[in-house]
Amino acid sequence: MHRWQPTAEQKAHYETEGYFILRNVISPELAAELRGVIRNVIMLPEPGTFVDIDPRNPMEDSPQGRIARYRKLSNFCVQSPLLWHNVHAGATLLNIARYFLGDDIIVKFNSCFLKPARTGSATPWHQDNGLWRDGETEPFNFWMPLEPATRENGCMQFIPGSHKTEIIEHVLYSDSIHGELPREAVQKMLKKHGVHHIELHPGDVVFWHSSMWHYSPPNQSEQSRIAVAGVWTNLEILKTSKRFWHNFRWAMKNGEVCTQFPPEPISMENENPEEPKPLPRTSE
Ligand SMILES: O=C(O)CCC(=O)C(=O)O
Repeated sequence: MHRWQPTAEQKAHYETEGYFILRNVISPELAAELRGVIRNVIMLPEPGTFVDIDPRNPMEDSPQGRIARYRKLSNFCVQSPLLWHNVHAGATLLNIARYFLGDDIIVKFNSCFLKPARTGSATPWHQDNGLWRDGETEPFNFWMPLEPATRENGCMQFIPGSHKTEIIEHVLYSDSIHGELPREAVQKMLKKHGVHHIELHPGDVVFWHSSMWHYSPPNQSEQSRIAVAGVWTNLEILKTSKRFWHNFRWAMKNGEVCTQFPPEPISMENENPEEPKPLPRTSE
């Protein structure tokens, strides 16, 4: 396969702003098929153990009512061959990851982010490595919408250049859905650097640095917003990790795409793991 190289512009954008966008990485037809896989699961009365359910209750016990409650399917992609082989271990995407990570690539995280029409909640401002708390800055993150992601339905927002900060300790407010960057610090950064709205079509992909400050607002529109996301890493980075890793899977070995399904787990363990302390709680 011809090896992917960023253009000078993409490279400069990644270095200065912390992210870059590639359009039409997969076709709209494939994006529609993948969306169908996810929709099929969230319509099940009991969609399994990997769902992250919006705590708002009670909601109608109907397929639509259930769909309105899901915000994330964690670790779903290692259970769905169509997603796995086309996205996390898809040759096109791995060819891009390979430029940054070399010929041996591991999937560190995989999930589907759902923002149902009208009920989809915000994802608070965070750095991915602020949530991982493993000290890693070099894994490579991506996010691909399977439905249009617009300002109206809660596309991602990035603070350009924020990837150059340290990993900031994340905190929990009384209304936090998960750990987040201190809100005061976010306001300062927004004032200084502004914000980029990452509007994308199905099949476009945004790639970003793990220290990037990012957020997505609630979906108050009539349009659902489903996306698939993941993080790739390699053994050199993993060896520096402060934490145990679990459920990491091989995606590429020696430049060859791994075609095994379910995907092969990594058997190596790190030697000095630390259990991170609970995140500090703070008042507004
Ligand atoms: O899909 C979203 O709105 C949030 C995704 C996100 O924050 C992430 O992939 O790190």
